[in-house]
Amino acid sequence: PSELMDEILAKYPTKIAKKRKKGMVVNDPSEEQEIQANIRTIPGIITQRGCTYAGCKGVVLGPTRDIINLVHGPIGCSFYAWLTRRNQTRPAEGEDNFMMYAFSTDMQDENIVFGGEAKLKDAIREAMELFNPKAIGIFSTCPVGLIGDDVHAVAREMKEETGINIFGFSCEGYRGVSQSAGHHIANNQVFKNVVGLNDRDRKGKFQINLLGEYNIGGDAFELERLFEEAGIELLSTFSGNSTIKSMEYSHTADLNLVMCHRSINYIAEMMEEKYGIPWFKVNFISAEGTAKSLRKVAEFFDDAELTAKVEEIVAREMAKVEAVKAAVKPKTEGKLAMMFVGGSRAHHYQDLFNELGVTTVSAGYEFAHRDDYEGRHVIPNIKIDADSRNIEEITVTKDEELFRDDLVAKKKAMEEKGMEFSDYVGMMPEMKKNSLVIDDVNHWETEKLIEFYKPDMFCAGIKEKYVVQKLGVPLKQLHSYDYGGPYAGFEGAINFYVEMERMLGTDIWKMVDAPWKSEPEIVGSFAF
Ligand code: CFM
Ligand code: HCA
Repeated sequence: PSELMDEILAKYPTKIAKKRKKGMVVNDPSEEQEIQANIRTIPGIITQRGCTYAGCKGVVLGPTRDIINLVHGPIGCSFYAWLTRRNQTRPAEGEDNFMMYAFSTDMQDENIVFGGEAKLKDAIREAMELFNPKAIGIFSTCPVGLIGDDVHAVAREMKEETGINIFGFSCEGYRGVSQSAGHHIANNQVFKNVVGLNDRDRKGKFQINLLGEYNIGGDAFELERLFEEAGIELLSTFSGNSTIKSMEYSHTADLNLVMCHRSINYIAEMMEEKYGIPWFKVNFISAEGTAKSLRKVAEFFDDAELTAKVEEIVAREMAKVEAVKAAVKPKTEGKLAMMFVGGSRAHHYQDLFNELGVTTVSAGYEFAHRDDYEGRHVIPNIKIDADSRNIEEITVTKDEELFRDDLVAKKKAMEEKGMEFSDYVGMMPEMKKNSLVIDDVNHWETEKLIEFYKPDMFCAGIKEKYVVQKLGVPLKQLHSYDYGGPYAGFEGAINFYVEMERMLGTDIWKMVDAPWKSEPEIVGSFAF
């Protein structure tokens, strides 16, 4: 892999090669290795990344059904966020569900020149009249910041006028270097404006929140099924299959489970500061991961009945999983995969591939930070640059009335028994020696990777899909799941095994030749 790295870098101008090199690591889990992450993409490079608005509106708030997510901006920003992420929801009878709508102020030239605040207020009044929602979130797109519309002032004024919860997000697309900035902005505003607004009397013995699970392809439904059977009460998910109402009383939970660390670790940390709720990292992608995560929850609550129930579920579900795995594995074993996705799945899905005997030879995130690669212990050493300083870091203090000293004591007791809290080990320590880790991979690098490794499976998103398939390699979308899923939990693992058997079992992509190979539309050469 180091030769491949050199070959990739040789094509870049010297300064760019130097920069890109820092984002590539030939992995050695026995050593502390540093990778460069969360920095600006070099202009001109075809990145996989999206924008801050996408991370805020599309990712974190998008899956919440009973809030009107009003985009202040040109219509294109809404159109391209119109449920393409496949985040599903299941409203109760008569409950609001606005997710199939795309709400936008549809800014025009005139609003850019003379300001768009009046149009935004009118849009809020119109939304009130038509839908009478409980809450409205206002999401700023690039022009909003450029012309200086004050969405927060409008939100305050309209909150007063309408009497409902209205709050704004300064999540302009350019606000950070990727979606990641949008996650942070969303976390801050949800924490400030939603969490803790309402209390709710305790119903169950074991109350948890699930953070960083977005119900793509129905993943959350599968997890809800497991929690419900075990007798664990899921107060709120941030934010798959969620309601604003459930987030308002989420601070009454005893434990926070963090699935996608990148997008939501901020809320977990802030809830611990303010309310004393401990958190730990879980992974419900892969059958083993699901069993391990459920067992850890049971261990935390330390209740004989719960433990017995979890063991019963694990035994029953694993029997089904093992049967399918045994049938599929002979056909998948020994195959090679690579995955370049987001800020958590490039790690999580390696566990699922491991279960099939598929080796991940190269992987990377689009927009993760160093802690997602190297583990949270590096956080104090991460250089804060101007781009990250741009994002508000809110100070949270202890809520004297609601703070749970009992949970702090519980965490301490469990830590003494060896239970890990507030940690994420990261992707690199769990990858094989000599695998190639690349941050913010681009299309040139993707082509070279494929040429070198000849992988049997490439996992990425829609922008990569067709390029990769034209190179003769099947591509599985690990964002939208290509119309499939769920892939979380036990049922999800089974679905994924079957899908991989199907995709790895065909040579179809090797048989189709890109048409321009025999009949090029244009032929030419270029010089630097
Ligand atoms: Fe977390 Fe996500 Fe992901 Fe993410 Fe995303 Fe996503 Fe993703 Mo697409 S929150 S980091 S910003 S797991 S939308 S559900 S699939 S890039 S790996
Ligand atoms: C986003 C959303 C996305 C895009 C997926 C893709 C998703 O980043 O704005 O590139 O195929 O999961 O829908 O990550």
